[in-house]
Amino acid sequence: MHILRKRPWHLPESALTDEQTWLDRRQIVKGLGLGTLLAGSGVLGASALAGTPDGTPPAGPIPKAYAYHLPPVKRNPAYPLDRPITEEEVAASYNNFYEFTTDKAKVWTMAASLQVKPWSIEVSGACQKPTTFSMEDILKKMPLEERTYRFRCVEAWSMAVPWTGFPVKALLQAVKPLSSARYVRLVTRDAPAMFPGVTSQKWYPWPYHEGLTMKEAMNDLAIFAVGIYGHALPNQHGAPFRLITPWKYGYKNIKSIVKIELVQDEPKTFWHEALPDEYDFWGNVRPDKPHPRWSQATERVIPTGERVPTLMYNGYAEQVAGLYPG
Ligand SMILES: Nc1nc2c(c(=O)[nH]1)N[C@H]1C(S)=C(S)[C@@H](COP(=O)(O)O)O[C@H]1N2
Ligand SMILES: [Mo]
Repeated sequence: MHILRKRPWHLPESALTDEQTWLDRRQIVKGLGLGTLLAGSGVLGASALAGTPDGTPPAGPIPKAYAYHLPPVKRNPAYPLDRPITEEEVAASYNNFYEFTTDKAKVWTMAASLQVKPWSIEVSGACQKPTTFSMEDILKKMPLEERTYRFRCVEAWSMAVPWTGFPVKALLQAVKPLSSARYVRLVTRDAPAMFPGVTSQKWYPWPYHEGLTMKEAMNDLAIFAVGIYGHALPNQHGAPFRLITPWKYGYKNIKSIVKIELVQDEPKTFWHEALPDEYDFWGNVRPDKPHPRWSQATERVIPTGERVPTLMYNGYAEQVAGLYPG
């Protein structure tokens, strides 16, 4: 019965509002490689015609084997939620991670191909002490805590998640930034052999890359997450190390980071490069600023489908207001 009942967000409309569909349409409009796409992987059919999966947890359990062990950490009470935490199995089976697939319900089933141990993160660029940290260094040296944050995807769905991590500024201060460092550039692992979606979607500007201003990176809210629900990140959530900026849309929250560079000029960012008319460098959650193809005034809570108003800066206006005067 549950299976047959159409959830409110399980509508053709939602299938037509994701980033992939639009990109596919652009390929059609521009006539870029359409024949190859159609004849090849069937990617158009899969992403443009299938409905968006609805966030119902799979019948069987999600595998729970994590490459890293986290020490027990305390929840920081300074970040209370105004809504229930999303069930772990729901969050773990409804993911955006295009290096695997655009099918949110399938990412977790494919994500085992990413090898996350050993793993290191190079922090370099405009700083006095460029350093490559192993994951073990990070877990030992960084001030880990748990924070519950709202999470808002640009596709107008949302969750609420307990992350284990530490302030971005703790890592940046460790390399002693120079005053010329005005932006932070972050890059996902570049390993097509581990990421089937990279090979099948060659039109994207891989590897996934993102950026923040130095001021944004130094804001208290910005964290690097190494865990979720009290354990290390599973691959589908961006193991072993990803960015969380809860006042920004999900696409800024880059996964499986291997490189962090302090730079002088605004870095290029993956979605802005792919679709500049639709995604800007900032990616701030703004209910007053519609996406060119849909409203951002409300969001669908996963998995209930309840529509709730989207809050300015995802409810974090007080903490980030100073970043955006006027
Ligand atoms: N490397 C990489 N990072 C990524 C993405 C991606 O496709 N590749 N998707 C982004 C988007 S659009 C969202 S909504 C979030 C989803 O995070 P989650 O699956 O942990 O909920 O990851 C972001 N980070
Ligand atoms: Mo997203």
